[in-house]
Amino acid sequence: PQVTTPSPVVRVSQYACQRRTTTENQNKIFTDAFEVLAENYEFNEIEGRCLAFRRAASVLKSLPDMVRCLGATEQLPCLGEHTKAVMEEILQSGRSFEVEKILSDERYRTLKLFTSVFGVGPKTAEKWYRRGMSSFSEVLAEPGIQLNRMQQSGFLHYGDISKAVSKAEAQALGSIIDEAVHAITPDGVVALTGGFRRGKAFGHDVDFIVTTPELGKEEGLLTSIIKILKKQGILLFCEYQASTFDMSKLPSRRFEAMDHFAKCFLIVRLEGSRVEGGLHGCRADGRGWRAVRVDLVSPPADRYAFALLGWTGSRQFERDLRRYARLERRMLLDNHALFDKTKTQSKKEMEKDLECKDGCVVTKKMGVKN
Ligand code: TTP
Ligand code: MN
Ligand code: MN
Ligand code: MN
Repeated sequence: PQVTTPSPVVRVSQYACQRRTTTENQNKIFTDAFEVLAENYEFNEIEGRCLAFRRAASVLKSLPDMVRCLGATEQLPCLGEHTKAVMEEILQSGRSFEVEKILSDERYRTLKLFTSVFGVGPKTAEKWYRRGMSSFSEVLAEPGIQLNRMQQSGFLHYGDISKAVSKAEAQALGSIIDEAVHAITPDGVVALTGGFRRGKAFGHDVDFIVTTPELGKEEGLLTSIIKILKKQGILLFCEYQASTFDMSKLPSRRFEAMDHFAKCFLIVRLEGSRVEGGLHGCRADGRGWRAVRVDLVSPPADRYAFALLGWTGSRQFERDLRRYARLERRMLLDNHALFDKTKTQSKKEMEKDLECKDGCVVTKKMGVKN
């Protein structure tokens, strides 16, 4: 009889922060399908199912090889009946009927198109769709529609900012931010974060943390950077949010997705001459620049580690890191701090946590919490 070597049993953790994951995704054929399903649930505000598909995708992304039969998924966490049915269909026919139905669905297509505009979230997209619009030209021609500043810039620079940003472009922006910060304060700190810190080759924007070693000196840093970029004539859009951070109010009871640090959402004009190897994906239209989305966040120096961790992503990694802290370490983690929960938690909350801990039970509540 033929002897086959048994494949080693590698236990895959239910927590993304306990899984080694490279940027090479061997299971794109499944995870792309899951993302469509997740997004559709998101548009329909079915948070639990949306999260379930994102979790399943995250598990598959951590695998060193492609899943070639359903049997190979038996030991994997976070894969439910629905996910497995979708995988089975893709394994058998190369496609999923459910996913294809969504991809050709008028409402999904329209919401997907509208939310691809900077400043347009699911709520606004839904509103426009319900008013009968299904294209940009219809939105822009509709007399009753008031676009806010962010949306106006979103449409104005749509072509550029929907194009991926390359690593070389991220580096060029890094030197622009670096120069600005050091002109303000020689000991300023700039860290590239987000997807590029995780080693991704492309991103939808470029994220930086900027701060000063001296506590309190970071106040006003962002507004000074903005002033410099404006003076250079390269600031195409800027929305600044002042800090609402208050250490004495931590830990907050509710988990918060957004942090309280000063931050700004920018669109920056990047000159081709600054980018080694040229501008990525820029049409040969003779234009020597492109617009790029940039996010800056400015935590006080003693919060730097938590901000860096929180802004590195991915979103799923962050969710699971917090869930891991809460359920396995009995600690509370967010972008501001890490707290020992055993000192602050009520008995009722503790019981709720224990219920969540087993397996990958996704309830609506957990979706909100995580
Ligand atoms: P993103 O820039 O949205 O995502 P990304 O960099 O991982 O991917 P992409 O290449 O598409 O840009 O967010 C980066 C991280 O910052 C993400 O983990 C979420 C986090 N973040 C906060 O913690 N608070 C905030 O207010 C915002 C805007 C982001
Ligand atoms: Mn959007
Ligand atoms: Mn990013
Ligand atoms: Mn960002």
